[in-house]
Amino acid sequence: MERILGRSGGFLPQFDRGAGTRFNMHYCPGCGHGVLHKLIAEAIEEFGIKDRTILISPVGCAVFAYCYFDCFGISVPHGRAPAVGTGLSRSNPESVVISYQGDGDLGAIGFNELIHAANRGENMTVLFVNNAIYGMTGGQMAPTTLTGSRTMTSPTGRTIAHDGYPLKVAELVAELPAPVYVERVALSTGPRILAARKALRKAIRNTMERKGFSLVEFLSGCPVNMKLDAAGMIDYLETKMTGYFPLGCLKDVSASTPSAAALPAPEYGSAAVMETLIGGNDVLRTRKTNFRNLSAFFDKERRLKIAGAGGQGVLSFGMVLAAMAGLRNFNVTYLPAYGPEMRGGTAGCSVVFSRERIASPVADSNCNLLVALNQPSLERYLPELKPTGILVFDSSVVKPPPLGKRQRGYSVNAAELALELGEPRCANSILLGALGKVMNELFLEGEDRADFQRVVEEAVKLCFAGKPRVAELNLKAYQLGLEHAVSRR
Ligand SMILES: Cc1ncc(C[n+]2csc(CCOP(=O)(O)OP(=O)(O)O)c2C)c(N)n1
Ligand code: SF4
Ligand SMILES: [Mg+2]
Repeated sequence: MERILGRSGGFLPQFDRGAGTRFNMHYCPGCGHGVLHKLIAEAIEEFGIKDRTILISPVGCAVFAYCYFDCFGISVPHGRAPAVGTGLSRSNPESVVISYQGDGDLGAIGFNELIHAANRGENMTVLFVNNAIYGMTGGQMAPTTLTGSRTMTSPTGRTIAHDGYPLKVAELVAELPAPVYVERVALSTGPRILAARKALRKAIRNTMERKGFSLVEFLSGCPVNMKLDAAGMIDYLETKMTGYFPLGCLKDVSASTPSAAALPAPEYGSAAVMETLIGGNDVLRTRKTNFRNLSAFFDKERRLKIAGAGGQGVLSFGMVLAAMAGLRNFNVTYLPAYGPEMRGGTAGCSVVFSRERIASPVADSNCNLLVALNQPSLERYLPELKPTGILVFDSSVVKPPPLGKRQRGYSVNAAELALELGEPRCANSILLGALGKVMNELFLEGEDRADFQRVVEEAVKLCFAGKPRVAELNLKAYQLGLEHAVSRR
C-alpha cells in the first residue's frame, strides 16, 4: 500500500512552489496531469535514468512540471518542445528527452514542430496530454475538442462546418514512416491507468535505447473546465472521448528497430563555411593566418552589427566582413535579416568572429561595432553598443549622436562621396573604408596594416567573383572611405 501511495523517488523530495502556497501541487483535483506525473516519476526512478532524463515542460497547466521531477528540466515557449527536444537529443545523445505537451501546445501552436520532429524520427518520447481543452487559459476550444462541446470559444458547441474535425494526432503521427511507437491510452479508470503506465514505459525505453520517435497520447480529464465532477469526468473519457479517439496501439516497430548511432557532431570550421558560402577558390587554399601582433581587438569574440535601409548594400557589407574573417582563419558567422526589410524598411546583418567557437550568431545586443547607414538604424542599435564599442556612421544621412565616455565614433559622408563617384550603391564600401581607418588608427600596426588592406581586397574580389568591374569600383570606394573618414572623438 505504501508503495502505491508513497512519493516516488523520481519526484523531488519537496515540491517547491514558493512561499505562501496552500497546496503542494498546482493541479486541480481529478486532473489527469497529476496522475501522469506519478507514472513518469516512477518510470524515471525504476529505470535509473534520473541523471539522463531531460523533461521538457510545456506552456499549459503542466508549465511547472519541472518543479516536480528529480531530473533535468527545461521550460520552452509554447509549442516549441519538439524543436528544443531535437537540439537536446542531438547534442546529448545519451540523454532521455521527454517532451510533455497538452493539446493546445502540441496540436495547435506547436503542431508544426511536432510533425517534423516525428517525421525526422528524432530520438525522444512525446507525452501528449489530450484533455480536449485549453486548461490553463480557462477553457478555450482545442484542436481536439469534441464536436458539439461548449467551450469559452465555442459557446454554442463546436461544429465541423465552423471548426473542422477534432484532430486525431496519434493517427497522423502513426501514418509517418519514421516514428517507432504510437499508442493512445486513457487516464480514466484503474485498468486504463495501468495500460497507460505500460505504454509510457515502452516509449521511454525506446528513447533510452535510441530507437527513435515515440508518442503516447493520454486522454485526460480537465474536470474544472469541463464542469464535471470526478465520476462525470471518467464517464466522459470512457464514452465520449474514447468514442472519437479509439484507444490502442497505432504503430509499434520498436522490437525490429535497431538502436541508432548518434549523428556526428557538425563541424563548422571557417574553411568549411567559406567553401559553402563562396565555393572552391584558390585564394582560400593559399590563405594565411596574419594579424600576428594580435591586438586586444582580434583576441576576443567580436560582434558586429551592420544596419541600414533595404537596398543600401548592408548585407553585402556583412558578407565582405565575414569573408575577411574567414580568409584570416577566424571562426565566423554571418546572419542576414531578410523579409520586409528588402522592400525598403530597415535591413541588417550580424557578423560574429572569434578564435574560439561562436555560441550565438546574433549581434543585436552588446555589439562591439555598429555600422549605421541611416538614422533609424542608429537610433535602434546605438543603445545596444557596448560601453567600449565603436560606431561607424554615414554623416551625410546620420546626425552625430552623443557617445559614451569610452565609446569611439568614426564617420564619413559616404552617400555624398558615392554620388560623386557616380555609383550611389557604393556608399557601403566607403563605410567599409571608414572601418579600415578605425582598424589602422586603433588596432593595427606595421605589417598587419598592409595585411588588412590585402584581406579587404581578397574579400571584395571573392564576394564579387565574376564581376571584376564591380569589385574594382568597390575597392575604389573603400579607398575613398579610408581617406575621408574622421574620428568624432
Ligand atoms: C505564444 C503563446 N501563445 C498563447 C499563450 C497562451 N496559452 C497559455 S497555455 C495555452 C493553452 C494550453 O492548453 P494545452 O496545451 O491544451 O494545455 P492544458 O492547460 O490543457 O494542459 C495558451 C493558448 C502563450 N502562453 N504563449
Ligand atoms: S484546469 Fe484542467 S488541466 Fe488545468 S490543472 Fe485544472 S483540471 Fe488540470
Ligand atoms: Mg489541453
